[in-house]
Amino acid sequence: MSDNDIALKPKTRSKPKLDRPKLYKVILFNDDYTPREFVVMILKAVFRMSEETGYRVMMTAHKMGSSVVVVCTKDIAETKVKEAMDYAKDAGFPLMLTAEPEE
Ligand code: TYC
Repeated sequence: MSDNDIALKPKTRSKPKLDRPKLYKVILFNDDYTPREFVVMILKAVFRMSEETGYRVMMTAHKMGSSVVVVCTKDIAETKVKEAMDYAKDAGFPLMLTAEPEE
């Protein structure tokens, strides 16, 4: 080895891989009292859905018992659940949504 030779270490990854943020599902639950139009209005106002998508998601919850509304970060999911349920509570309806971590 001459003086100019530098022993190079094999390149190893020094940047730790960043974990992707855990995702949360917002779930909409059916009930017997909240009017269909009110549920669609909430989906449009809080989740920025079109009339058609809102109607489809509302009807899925109505028929199946629940429906996934959106998948997003914990922060956004919890904020939107609170916003939607506050609207419903103010209007006197028992509409229920939850934020659940994805497996
Ligand atoms: N089942 C309600 C009715 O018949 C409508 C409804 C749909 C309520 C979806 C909640 O998540 C829901 N008035």
